[in-house]
Amino acid sequence: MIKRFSISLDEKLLTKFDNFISRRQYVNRSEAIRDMIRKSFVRAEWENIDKEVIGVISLVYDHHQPQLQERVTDLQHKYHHNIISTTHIHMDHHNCLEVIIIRGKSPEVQKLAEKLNAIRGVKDTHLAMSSTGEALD
Ligand code: NI
Repeated sequence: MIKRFSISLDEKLLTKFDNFISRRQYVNRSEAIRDMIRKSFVRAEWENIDKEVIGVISLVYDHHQPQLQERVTDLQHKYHHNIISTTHIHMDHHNCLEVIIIRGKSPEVQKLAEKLNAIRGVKDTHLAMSSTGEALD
């Protein structure tokens, strides 16, 4: 069931908001606000260390670097209970992209991302913090 409510906002802030949402391709204010509310719920899930979250870790590395691929794989085996999927893409002659989808408590997920990032030779790491979706209904 959809409920309506009104929001009081300073005119300057509303103008900024409208400009912002049009740049972000939102069709209307309601959709933008719904999205912002959900995003703050996801952030709260990540702040709660007992909550299960989903993380998408991507990393770029040179597979010619000695032992690097082994280290990346060894580390993932330590988290085999948490890792849902790993995709490896051979980007060119040297570079590999690995995308790891992991489920677990936020500190565990962050720990794996940090450990991967700290491996020498890993060129780029990102952690996209997502949600199992249960808290977003
Ligand atoms: Ni590769």
